[in-house]
Amino acid sequence: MERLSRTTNLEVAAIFYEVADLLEIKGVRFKPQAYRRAAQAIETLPADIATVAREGRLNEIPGVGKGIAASINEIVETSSLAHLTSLREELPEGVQHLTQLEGIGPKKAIALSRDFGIRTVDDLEAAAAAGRLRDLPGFGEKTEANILVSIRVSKTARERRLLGEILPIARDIERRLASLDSVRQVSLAGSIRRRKETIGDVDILVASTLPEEVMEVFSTLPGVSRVLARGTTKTSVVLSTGIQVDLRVVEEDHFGAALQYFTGSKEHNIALRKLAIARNWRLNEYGLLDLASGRTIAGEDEAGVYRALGLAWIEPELREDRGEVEAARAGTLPDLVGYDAIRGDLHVHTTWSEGHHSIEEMAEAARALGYEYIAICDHAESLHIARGLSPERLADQVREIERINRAAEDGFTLLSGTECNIGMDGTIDLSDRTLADLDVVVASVHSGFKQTGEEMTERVIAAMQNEYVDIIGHPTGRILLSREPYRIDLAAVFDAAASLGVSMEINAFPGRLDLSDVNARSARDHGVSFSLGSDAHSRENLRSMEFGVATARRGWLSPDDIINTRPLAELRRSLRS
Ligand code: DGT
Ligand code: CA
Ligand code: CA
Ligand code: ZN
Repeated sequence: MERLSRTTNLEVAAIFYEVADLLEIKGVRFKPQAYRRAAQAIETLPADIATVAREGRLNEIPGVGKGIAASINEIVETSSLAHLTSLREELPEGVQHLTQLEGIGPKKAIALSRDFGIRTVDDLEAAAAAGRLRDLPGFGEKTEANILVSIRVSKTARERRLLGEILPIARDIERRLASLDSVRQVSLAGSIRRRKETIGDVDILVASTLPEEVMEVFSTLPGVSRVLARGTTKTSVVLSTGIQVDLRVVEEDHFGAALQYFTGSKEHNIALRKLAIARNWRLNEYGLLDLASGRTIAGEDEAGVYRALGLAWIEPELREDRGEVEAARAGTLPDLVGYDAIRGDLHVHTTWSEGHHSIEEMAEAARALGYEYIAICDHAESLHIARGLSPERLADQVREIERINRAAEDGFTLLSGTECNIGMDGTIDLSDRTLADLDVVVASVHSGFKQTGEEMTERVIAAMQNEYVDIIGHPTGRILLSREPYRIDLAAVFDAAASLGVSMEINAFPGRLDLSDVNARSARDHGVSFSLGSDAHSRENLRSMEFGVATARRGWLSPDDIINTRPLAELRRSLRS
């Protein structure tokens, strides 16, 4: 399975956070802060830590001295840290699990483990739920309630996975099942079919004449580490990556109803069931049944279920009960952007900054994907750690791009661009003169995430007032399952973007998907246009565009809303200056 290079940054940061916690538990001073500072820097680093380590440039990361650099090298090479292993052995059992919860400091964790035998998050949850924590010294009713909340939050973070990580795995299983002779139909279902940004578990549906054979193949697939439950209609397994996969096998004549039911969402299904009930019908995974006559109205194909209920077929990405059922009834569903509608990628990095492949290599890979153009948007100078380009290097790059374009014979076009930084006060780290020479200017926030909402809002609006800025990159700064969005008044930003003609990016990097589906939809309602960019740091990353399109579809976007569905000449007209 392909691995996403950026997870390494999070892994390294996680190890340092734990070292910091354990050192603090031991009463060591100063060092914990040093590890935390380093962890923070690595977590928010736009460059891949393994690459930085390989290039011997760790000392350029703020907060990384010799000792921590050595630890990073050790982690990158061995995926572990001996120092952490020995710290874990030294301390009372379970303390490190407890301190991972928001609101449980080291002192509380030690007391819980040593004095009360609470060693796991599950122990703690049980104690809190039973109201037994509030009487412990240092705790109270309020702490107890807070602990329950943070347990819920941390469980969500641990148990959900990125769509971009899971979809290739799910497709592989789907292909293997499809190759069986007895399998008539197979489809992904659940949140993965809806292309939700994170996935709880994978759901797969099969129509087969030989359920036993399908279950046997499924439960012995390579990568299956545990079979949780095995039957002829449902089997659940856990893969060695920790993700659960549920397979349901049904008969062909109610595959459509089952697909509709198991695709969900639960809220969407409830809305549909209400429509059925109003007609004295019953809708479940077997079909749509007329209760008066006992006749089955639909069930073999999914569209038939929707049709019988007086609805147009609804794309899975829309099935969240966010108005899609009403729109399907009124015939006002959006003309959703297709997965093949993107003509070029407007956010691509190369070896000129922190990417892994050259301009030519990225162009070659983009051609293979059928693109007509890509914008090379390496970081600008003030992002030292990503080896940002000085104005002089950027000018060299522009000339290099012109040279490659002149040599190209197939009409594929490289656009020159930048991903420049929005400074604390909204200034851009490149001069107008430099910006004027570029085709595409993406401006992003990469620092100062702790500003107030007002400051951040003003900052981003100020950046958009620079007439050369075309696109705001990853507009909320969130990292899925890891970092919350920064505080910002998105409605104000969207209004300004719409009136200034600046596009909002949907950054398709699997850990970002920023804007999110819901924010994208709100931006569209404010009249904003969008740019989809993979933020690729390697040729392989270009394929992440699919997740950006999924997010756009979940945000109800049409091709017209997205500037890079347009042919090159038209795209140029949609860019500013
Ligand atoms: P996930 O796995 O958390 O990412 O989200 P889903 O939507 O895949 O949820 P999951 O795996 O629990 O169930 C798959 C689908 O099956 C769900 O979207 C709708 C359907 N379903 C499951 N349980 C129920 C239920 O209790 N009521 C209804 N109406 N539908 C259900
Ligand atoms: Ca699921
Ligand atoms: Ca499931
Ligand atoms: Zn960026």
